Amino acid sequence: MTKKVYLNHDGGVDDLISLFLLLQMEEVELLGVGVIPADCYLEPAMYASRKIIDRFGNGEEISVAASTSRGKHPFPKDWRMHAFLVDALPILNEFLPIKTKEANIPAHKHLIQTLRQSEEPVTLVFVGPLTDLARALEEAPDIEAKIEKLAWMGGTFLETGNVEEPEHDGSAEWNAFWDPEAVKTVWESNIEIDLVALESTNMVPLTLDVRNSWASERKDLGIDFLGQCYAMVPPLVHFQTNSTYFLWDVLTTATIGKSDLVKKKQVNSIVHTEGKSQGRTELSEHGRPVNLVYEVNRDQFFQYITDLSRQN
Ligand code: AGV
Ligand code: CA
Repeated sequence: MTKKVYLNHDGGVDDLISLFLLLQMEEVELLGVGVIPADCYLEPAMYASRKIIDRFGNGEEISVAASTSRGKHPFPKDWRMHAFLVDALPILNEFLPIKTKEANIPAHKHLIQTLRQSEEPVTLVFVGPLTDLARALEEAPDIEAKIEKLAWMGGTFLETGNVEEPEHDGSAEWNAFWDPEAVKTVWESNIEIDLVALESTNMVPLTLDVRNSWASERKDLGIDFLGQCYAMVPPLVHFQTNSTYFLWDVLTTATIGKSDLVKKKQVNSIVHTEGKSQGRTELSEHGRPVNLVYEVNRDQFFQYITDLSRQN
């Protein structure tokens, strides 16, 4: 049986690789894609998404919608530039013009339309902020019945998150920090949520051994694409910095194709929307239940995404 999936991403290297990997999963039917200008600039992220579908989407017709959502706390510009680099890769520009269509409605409306048109429940994969989902739920509460579950890369219950910004205490994860109100709105729904938080993504940093293993297989087009993309971002070498790259979104996506890569447990949580801890998700017995992904089999994970990427 095929799993119906809708992806909303924010144009980072691991967001675009997530799109690529979803297209490689035989058991997944990708119904649509939304792109939100959070950890990216919109134009190159839209182009790169459409080119990835052209090149690696096996001829499927999937439309890509641009988001009109704006966040409360902008991402650092250096990170947002990554989408320009992916979009410029020769591997994505060999067969222009682009065939994959851009939707003529904004991403949150595209999500509503896709859900309403689907006869079966749809799995939502959100690997950026939740703004478009929150707006969709506010505008069309009926769509909740069409959502199988939400897999979200976001949040953490660790003491230290990954936000290092003035006027913040560092306890939040970036996707939650970009739009804390959106997290609250989604938390108030009854959607089942798998939370791929920093607890598990911290276990999958980009390291040199992984990069080198992709380099050794670069004759394969898909593995070369992985290697080229992950050449753009800083790996973990001597110690972790604020820029160190993890496979945050790719882990989230991998759980859709192979759920036994991770362990989950149910916890109750709230989100902070005001003050110095904005975007912090916190355990609270009165909070809403989420399935927290707290452990990952690292070796199996890297093996899975590498095997999935191979084109021959
Ligand atoms: O917080 C992780 C989220 C993921 O969706 N993003 C990157 C992933 O796409 C923001 C982020 C946190 N630290 C970063 C990020 C870094 N060092 N570089 C780029 N983006
Ligand atoms: Ca992302």
